[in-house]
Amino acid sequence: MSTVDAPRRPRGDDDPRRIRAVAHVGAAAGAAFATCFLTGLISHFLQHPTSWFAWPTHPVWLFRLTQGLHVATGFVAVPLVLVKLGLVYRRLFVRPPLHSVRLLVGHLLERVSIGVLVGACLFQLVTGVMNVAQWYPWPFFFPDVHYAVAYLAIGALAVHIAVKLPLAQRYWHAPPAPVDTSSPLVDRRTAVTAAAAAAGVVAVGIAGQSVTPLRPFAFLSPRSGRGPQRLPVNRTAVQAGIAAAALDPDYRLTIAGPDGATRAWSLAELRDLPQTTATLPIACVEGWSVGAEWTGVRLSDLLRAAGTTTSTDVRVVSLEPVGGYRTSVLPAGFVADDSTLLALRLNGDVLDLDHGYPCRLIAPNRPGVLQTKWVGRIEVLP
Ligand SMILES: Nc1nc2c(c(=O)[nH]1)N[C@H]1C(S)=C(S)[C@@H](COP(=O)(O)O)O[C@H]1N2
Ligand SMILES: [Mo]
Repeated sequence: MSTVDAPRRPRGDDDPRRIRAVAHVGAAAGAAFATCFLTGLISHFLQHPTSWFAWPTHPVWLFRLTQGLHVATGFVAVPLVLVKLGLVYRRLFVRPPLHSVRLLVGHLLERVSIGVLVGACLFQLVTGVMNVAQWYPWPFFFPDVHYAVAYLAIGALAVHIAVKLPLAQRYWHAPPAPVDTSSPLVDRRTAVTAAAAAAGVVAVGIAGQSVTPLRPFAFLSPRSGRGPQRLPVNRTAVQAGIAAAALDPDYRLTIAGPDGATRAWSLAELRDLPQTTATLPIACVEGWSVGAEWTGVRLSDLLRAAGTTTSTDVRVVSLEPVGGYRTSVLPAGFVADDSTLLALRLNGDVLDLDHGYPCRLIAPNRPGVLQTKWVGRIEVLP
């Protein structure tokens, strides 16, 4: 009798095995998203500095680690989210309870919040993976939108966890309840195993772009170690349109003091200055990273030779005429660091044109996008 009024559900929907599987896969996806969000914030505030965010120059590999984790957890979240959606999608077809306005409204609100959650998470994962492939078939600037939607995704995730936590907790450690054996369920353990296996394969396939011993297995990474002087190239000299300027024998590196006074060095003069060697990684925001040995002039030595201060920020300007990455601001703490170089050599040879010949910035613990290549001018900021 009473069953007539109850909202109809697909069979097996309340199977505790299903709920436990959803809770486990969901927890793994949640952990991946949390790591991805926090490491993403680090990358954002390094590229958009604010006064309260202080980032050290050491250990030199810290950004390599956080950004490697950012991209790896994003990739790993893809199979986890897909398996989780596979476990729950039938809930979408549960009919709203029409006999109570309160339940109906609650049901619709839940649908809307799930829609935002799924939409935002899938958007982040899909566009993030496309960014790693440097494929931009959209009109917006990826980092801005990626940053904004991150808050939407993490906010919707927090609401979702708050709403579902009581249910997940109830089933998390519960002994398997008697199961409706008439239900046509695939073993839910299979789904959890599949999620774990797929996440493991993806983790190895992407982690190889930042963990050198795993490099041969980095089948998901488009740029993992190939390139001149054993370092991938993000943007070549030809793409940047600087080949002629970089090879010009009249090349000069100019330092402009805060008062506007300038001093310039030819390449031969730079080579005659004391040379320093530092082992520092390039860690691209797209996740790939490689350690390399750089030799060149210490930035702080050069600023002293120019008779200017080493205790303020400097702007590093490329010969590149246009392009989003032609300049970067180096905070004072990095200017003063002994391993911050204007590199002339890479892994024992003269810097390749594609790696920034005649001279490029290399500083410790910084996103690759801020390691300006083909440097022509350094402005000491007041
Ligand atoms: N002038 C200039 N410098 C640049 C770039 C650029 O496009 N123009 N790309 C940056 C990015 S995104 C990265 S990851 C590193 C890569 O350095 P590499 O190409 O020598 O490996 O250079 C950085 N320096
Ligand atoms: Mo990069």
